[in-house]
Amino acid sequence: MPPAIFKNPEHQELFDKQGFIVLPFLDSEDVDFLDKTFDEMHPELPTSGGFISGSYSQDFAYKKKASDTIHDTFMPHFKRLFKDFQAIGGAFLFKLPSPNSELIAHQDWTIVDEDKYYALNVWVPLTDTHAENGPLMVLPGSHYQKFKVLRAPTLPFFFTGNETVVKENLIPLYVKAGHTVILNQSLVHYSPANVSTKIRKAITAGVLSKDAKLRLYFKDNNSDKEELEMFSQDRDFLISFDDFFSDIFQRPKMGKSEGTIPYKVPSFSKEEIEPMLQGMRTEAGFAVAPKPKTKPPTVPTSEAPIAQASFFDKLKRFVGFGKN
Ligand SMILES: O=C(O)CCC(=O)C(=O)O
Repeated sequence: MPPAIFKNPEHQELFDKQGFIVLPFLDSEDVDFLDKTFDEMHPELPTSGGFISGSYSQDFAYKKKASDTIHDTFMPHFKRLFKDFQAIGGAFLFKLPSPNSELIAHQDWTIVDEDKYYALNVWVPLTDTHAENGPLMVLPGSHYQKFKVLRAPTLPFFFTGNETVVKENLIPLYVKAGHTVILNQSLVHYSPANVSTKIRKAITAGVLSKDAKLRLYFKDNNSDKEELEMFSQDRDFLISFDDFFSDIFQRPKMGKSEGTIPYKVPSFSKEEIEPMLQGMRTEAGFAVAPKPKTKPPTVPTSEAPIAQASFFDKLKRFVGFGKN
């Protein structure tokens, strides 16, 4: 286990057990300030709806300003909660009310050596979240310390092809504006479409163990070799892609190649993965999910006929944002 990153040992213990923790975070002045900043920085919203992360933008100045503002506003709160940490900035995330605003189940990329260090996703909604406006949902116990897998834009997930079983095992987190869901970046998470009448704004910010160096893995899918190339990266790399949906599939132009490691993503049949996911939940302190009585709605869905496409290929289909 990496050295503790939470100051409070109870927070650390719960986080290590579940892979996430929900805590009060911002005060109401911070929420109002960030909400106003969001409106000023997004004078026009895309008409196509969907889920949008500021990091998809091609405008580096926009991304840097958002990241720095988030960093500065969050820092006093980080200092209250964390020790021996570094903050790497953040981005606005928003879901416009639209049936295509689902965010497919995923794990965030591996960006540190997770055997030695933590990488946290500090997710903070700027509005209360509820069943209709695209709340965050998580698969308790699916984080790296319980199930070790590497993640990269060019790799499938260990559950690819089994998204329905994953969805059946998620729990929704209805969080108040300014509270945070702190996720281990390796935790499986998802958010359904915003079917309310109002935009759902949120923020994601990265917090890492102090000594962690950033990295990004690359799988060359034109090669049969079961290996990954590792690239060390600068702290701003997540907001530095010129053309996000093209660049993330290429051999990284940013960073320095540190060579290759042998690696193959494990894959499982539905029969194998179901008890695995249930085991993750119960070990994390959650009851086995009841079987759904009816089939879950199929629209919009990330599965067939594109089940084998990568997460970002699928996401691209839903995104109407790029130039800010
Ligand atoms: O804002 C959301 O709905 C999802 C956020 C998310 O998946 C992430 O920050 O990785």
